[in-house]
Amino acid sequence: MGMLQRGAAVALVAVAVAACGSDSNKGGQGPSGGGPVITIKDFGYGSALTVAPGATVTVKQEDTVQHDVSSSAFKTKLLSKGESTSFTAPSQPGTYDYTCSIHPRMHGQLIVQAGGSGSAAGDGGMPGGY
Ligand SMILES: [Cu+2]
Repeated sequence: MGMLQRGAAVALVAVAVAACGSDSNKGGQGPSGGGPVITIKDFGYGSALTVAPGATVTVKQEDTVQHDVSSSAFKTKLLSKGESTSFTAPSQPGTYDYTCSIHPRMHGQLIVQAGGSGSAAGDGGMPGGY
């Protein structure tokens, strides 16, 4: 009798976990490529990132509280710990400052530059380098 009840409880938990898990799966494109990545951690974005115009920039969120990437030129949704998303870098070369819309004291910098990492063109790049 006791074992039957325990089995039912385990099954219920499994269903609940599956229902939650499907929610975080809706990212689709996995950040498996070698493209530019911003990793959010400890209320920071890391050092400035140089990317090519129009590059797809992956954002990984590894902090315990929610953050996003927000600027006048690009913006992501709020990300919880372990989530990731991506945005398209501006096509206009320049230096773009961004912040977190929840924590304005967080500052990051995206430098859009022809030939930056994540370039789709691939002309004139240094072989094997950054
Ligand atoms: Cu934040």
